[in-house]
Amino acid sequence: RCIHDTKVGILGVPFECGQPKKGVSQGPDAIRKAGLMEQLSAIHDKMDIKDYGNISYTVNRELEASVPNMKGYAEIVGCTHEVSKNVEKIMKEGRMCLTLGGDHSIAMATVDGHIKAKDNEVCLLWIDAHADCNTNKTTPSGNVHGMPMALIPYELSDYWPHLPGMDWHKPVMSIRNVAYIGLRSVDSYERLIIEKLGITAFFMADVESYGINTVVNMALDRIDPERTRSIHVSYDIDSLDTLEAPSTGTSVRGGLTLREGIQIMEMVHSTGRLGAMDLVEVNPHIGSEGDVKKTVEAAIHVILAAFGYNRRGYRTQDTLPLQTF
Ligand code: Z70
Ligand code: MN
Ligand code: MN
Ligand code: MN
Repeated sequence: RCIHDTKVGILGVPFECGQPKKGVSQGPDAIRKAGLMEQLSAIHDKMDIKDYGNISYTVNRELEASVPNMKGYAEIVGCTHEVSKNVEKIMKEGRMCLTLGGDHSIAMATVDGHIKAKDNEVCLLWIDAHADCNTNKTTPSGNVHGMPMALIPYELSDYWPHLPGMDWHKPVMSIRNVAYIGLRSVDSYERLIIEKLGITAFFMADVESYGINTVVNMALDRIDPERTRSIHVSYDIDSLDTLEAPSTGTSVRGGLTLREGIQIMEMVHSTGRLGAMDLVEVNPHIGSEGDVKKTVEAAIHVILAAFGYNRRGYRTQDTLPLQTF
């Protein structure tokens, strides 16, 4: 079932300036070290995985503190431009792009690169405990990982001041093509934005009442009614419950089970239209050795589901070997 050429490009983004905790920049290498390449390659024999390594970027110090309430602005500008160019390049080489974070601020760039590679025909699933849609005026923290969803859609572009160095970033996606799953820690201005713009949002309470299958189907119905768009999944590991993914900067209890987290990606895989996925906010410096192992393994399970690992196993073309005595 469903064994076909799967071309994937892996991009590491060891970036942590979008939030205050050290260690999230070690996410990509921790996930690689736990055997991501090997496990992806073992899904079936038509897997074609290429690791593009970690990005490097330069920082223009003159941009420092040029926008109020955006901590690490100069680093954000330097990193995101590089990420966008790399995602676009990988996708134009005919690969799905898997970006390993790093904190979630990088997603404004992965989505931008995806949109440029697919000519705007993209929809976005944002899997997260948090809504990440603060502007620099509504943010309670100044942490940019709480802002990417306010930078992506054009409906919010008037709410931003001029962002120096970010001219490459054109918000062209409509909020109508975006859905959240897993929300349970939303600031009051974020709630206002969600309600005012009518963003498709499935909170944990909705997962509870409908079940994850119905939630994913409703989300895809809303953001891609024609079923033609390339799907971008921005997967914050803190969408999962603290019991499943303790090693992340701002864990919130009462989240998705790993089973639900895997189910989301199996369903996205089965559409055949996954274009790019981000897996962000794994912080190997948080928690015990066992916590880190658990979190990294959860991240790998979710990624494997996205690229075709099937919990049912695979049908073979061969007949059963006959027993001979
Ligand atoms: C809060 C803020 C956030 C992740 C925390 C928190 C945002 N809404 N996102 N952890 N992944 O600071 O804007
Ligand atoms: Mn498949
Ligand atoms: Mn989050
Ligand atoms: Mn997030």
